[in-house]
Amino acid sequence: MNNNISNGVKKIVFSGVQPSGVLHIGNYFGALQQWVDMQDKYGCIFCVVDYHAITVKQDPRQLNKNIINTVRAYLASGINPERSIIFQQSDISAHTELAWILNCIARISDLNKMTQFKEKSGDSRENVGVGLFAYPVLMAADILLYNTDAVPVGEDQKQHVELSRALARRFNAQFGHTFKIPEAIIKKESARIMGLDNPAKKMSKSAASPANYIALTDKPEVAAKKIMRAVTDSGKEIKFNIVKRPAIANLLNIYALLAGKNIKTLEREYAGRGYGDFKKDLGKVTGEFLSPWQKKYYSFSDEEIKKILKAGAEQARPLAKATLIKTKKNLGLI
Ligand code: AQP
Repeated sequence: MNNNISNGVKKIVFSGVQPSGVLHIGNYFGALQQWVDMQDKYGCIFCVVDYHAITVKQDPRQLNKNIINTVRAYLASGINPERSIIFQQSDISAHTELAWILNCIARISDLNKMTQFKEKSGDSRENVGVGLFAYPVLMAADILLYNTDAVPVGEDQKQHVELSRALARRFNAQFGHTFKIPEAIIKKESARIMGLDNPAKKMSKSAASPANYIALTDKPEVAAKKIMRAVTDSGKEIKFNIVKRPAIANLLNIYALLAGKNIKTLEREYAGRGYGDFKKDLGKVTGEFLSPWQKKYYSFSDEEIKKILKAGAEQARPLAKATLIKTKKNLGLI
């Protein structure tokens, strides 16, 4: 074992990203950056949640590439396979087995409350797949299998972690102590990066238009163009007001995260200057972040990544199995 996960010395962190498209800066600041920082303090398990990705339509060939590229993005961001377990969800069948068990204690009313389902299903609620509806239960299984203490996520996933906690408590109350109750860890400033084309909705991999997001693999000049075209609010001032001026607030937030500056400092720097200057500089700062990141990203071969996934699954499987056996015993299945 390449860290202290199995001996219980360190607290356990579990998180994942869906290979549902190209990762964007929202995924980076909302999740990946936090993960990297947690590798010292915690025993970390990072999953590529491919079963989650198929809750909406995916092209099989592209999905396969996305799985590898998601790991590539983990590595480029600084996730170290010598210190953290990295694996593919569908490699470990305990995830879907535990999801089934949890489906039997989850209530339709629990899932009806999930905002992400409402947003993703839109007007066609009766016609989307059952998997999209049940997705948060699978996510609970992912988390609970590893005796997870902490789940670093963006704000959009908070409700799903809450559900994991509720299901763990419900199961423990009915069948005796089985699951640890996990906590969500959400970093305030990076919690919710909004879409460049619509600051009312979060930046999203599966957005209809690539103008919505800055992909981590966008060439710097492409990213700069997207920023120049990002929607802006009426008025000229570069001031942070999330309610009245959500578009510039979002760009200021992105700038602050990329440049490691605080928003007040940026407001002072851009006092009396217009959107044009601000966006041009933000494009530059974005390029300065993307270039070295992409250099690392393209340095990993597919073969190397497949090996990492195989080794990761070998380490994660016994941990998942132990929890599944305990769960089945407490249920009376064994
Ligand atoms: N816009 C965002 N701002 C901050 N954090 C974000 N995350 C996602 N979008 C933002 C965080 O990234 C992690 C991985 O997300 P996911 O792949 O599990 O799915 P998601 O939350 O549904 O993210 P996307 O990018 O919008 O994917 P699609 O479009 O496929 O649904 C999570 O920790 C998430 O909070």
